[in-house]
Amino acid sequence: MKSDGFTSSISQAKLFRKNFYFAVDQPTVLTDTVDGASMSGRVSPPTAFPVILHHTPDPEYDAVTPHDILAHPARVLTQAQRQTYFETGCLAADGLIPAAWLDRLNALSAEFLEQSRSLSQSNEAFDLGPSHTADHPHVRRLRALVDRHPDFWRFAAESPLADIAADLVGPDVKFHSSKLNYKWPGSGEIVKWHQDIPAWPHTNYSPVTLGVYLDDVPAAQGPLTCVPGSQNGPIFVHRDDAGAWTGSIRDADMATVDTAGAIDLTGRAGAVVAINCRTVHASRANATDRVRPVALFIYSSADAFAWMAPPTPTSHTGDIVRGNPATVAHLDPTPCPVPPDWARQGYGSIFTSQKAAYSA
Ligand SMILES: O=C(O)CCC(=O)C(=O)O
Repeated sequence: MKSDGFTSSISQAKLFRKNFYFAVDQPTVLTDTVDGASMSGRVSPPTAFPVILHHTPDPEYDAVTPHDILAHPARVLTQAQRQTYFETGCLAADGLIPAAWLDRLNALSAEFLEQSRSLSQSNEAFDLGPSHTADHPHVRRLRALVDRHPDFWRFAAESPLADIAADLVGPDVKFHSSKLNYKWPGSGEIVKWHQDIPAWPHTNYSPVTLGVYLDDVPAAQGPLTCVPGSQNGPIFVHRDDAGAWTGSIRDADMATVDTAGAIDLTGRAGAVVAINCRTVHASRANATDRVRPVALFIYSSADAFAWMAPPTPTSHTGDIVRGNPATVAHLDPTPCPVPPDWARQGYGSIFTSQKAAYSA
């Protein structure tokens, strides 16, 4: 039966609620009618053009669930660490980055901080804080890190970091974006409570941010801080009452979140922290006399597709770093608020969105 537009949209809504999989590049032969009540498993989208409907679940496409991810052998993390990530939405693990990689990342970081001395304003590579001078560099963020130097990309694609991503999103891993955030002593800068996914929504919630601490990050140095379990809670609007993007969760919404149980993701140099894209997190001011550099890399399962332009695209966004590309998109039915159209309006950084928040 050929479906008309009305039937299609109703059926698509039913299918979306049931968290079915939409085949995106299937042959164009019609074999059945659309009947949301009787179908299970992976299906092609009911559209105005002919499609094949699959009626049997196909385990090949189930890898995005925690249960199936955990069934794949662990590569770098322990099984207990993976379970902690899925239970709490976050993880801090010491000693995972080989010393040679850590030294290289630190050397590159030092080179870029040196380069920043010649700048008086932010550009596509550097997000500069208000007190930046040649004598006292105040780089808040090195943007699109994998495009700053080939070794940053080699690290994202070839180091154990991508295996850690596979431990958390499944064997087929897609790279999304990267940055190097600094937090300077005396700057008082904080990052307010937020979730990552509202800025770059995907068809499912597999995306994970992996942070690599380039130096020791004790509690006093403004580590990433997460609300455990919040990855299973609401996805909040990150806008003010007038609808403007703020990059942070409103106070009224935060009043519903149990921040008393928040966990500091502290770690030694070379530690990796993992934060699910729905986990509510923040970071306090750096109260030490040493800068806190954390390199952040975002990955997802290959079957997660961004449905809006990414705020911080890189030349490698969408590259598969482990396993194979997806032929079927996994659609999670949980709705996600729509961010601004970054392709049209551009994006600065979380610091500019949050208006460079300072602690009192
Ligand atoms: O650098 C930090 O402290 C927090 C960074 C963060 O949460 C983000 O960039 O989304």
